Amino acid sequence: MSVQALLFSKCEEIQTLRPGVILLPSFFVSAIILPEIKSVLQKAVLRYFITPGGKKMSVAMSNCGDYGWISDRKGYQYSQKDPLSKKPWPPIPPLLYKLVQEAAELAGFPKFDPNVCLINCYQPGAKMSLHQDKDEADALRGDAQPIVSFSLGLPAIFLLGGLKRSDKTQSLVLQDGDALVFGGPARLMFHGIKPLAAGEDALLGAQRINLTFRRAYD
Ligand code: MD3
Ligand code: FE
Repeated sequence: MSVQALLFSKCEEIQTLRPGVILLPSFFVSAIILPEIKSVLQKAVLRYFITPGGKKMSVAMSNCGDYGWISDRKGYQYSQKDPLSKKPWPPIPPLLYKLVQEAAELAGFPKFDPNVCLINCYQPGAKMSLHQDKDEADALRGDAQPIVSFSLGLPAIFLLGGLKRSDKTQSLVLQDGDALVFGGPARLMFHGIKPLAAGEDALLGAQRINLTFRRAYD
């Protein structure tokens, strides 16, 4: 039996939104994976990175895995150490790793082997401007691995553009429990998150957590 089924998920839908963009609504149950996320955040605390332009980001972040995404005045990069603790990031918890592999497999990417999980924590008002994820050396390969995103807590409006910043965007609500897979032609699409609306989630309160699993390097 799959871990997804063991973890009480009721997902039975696979929606292809565009070539390479696959939504698995209610793929996981947040209460089951939250303890693993909290345990990571005890070792690698949430913090607000500073952008190269000198602004504090509105999304609090941390990582687990062999690498973590970080930002400071010098730029964006992947680092094997947490700049706050000066220690390696905690490993991706085993249940989460199995679960994300199953999401990728259902979406048509059977060999997903992420070595980064970026943890994004949104409070009401927090947003992520339109951007591409191309800090991963892997993204530039012809056979790049997908990015898989898990959303927990409050719903958010996700904007999906095209390969050019000026391409028009389509909006999509990401709900608690949703998994979204971006691969192949979608891997370098522009995307962002609108300012989070106020609200209360029964489990997480006034916040949204998003996990993005990636392969940074070989
Ligand atoms: C489309 N995070 O961390 S997840 C990010 O909800 C990021 O926190 C958003 O964008 C969030 O970089 C969106 C969905 C997502 C993640 C990666 C993508 C969409 C993507 C990579 C390529 C195209
Ligand atoms: Fe992104």
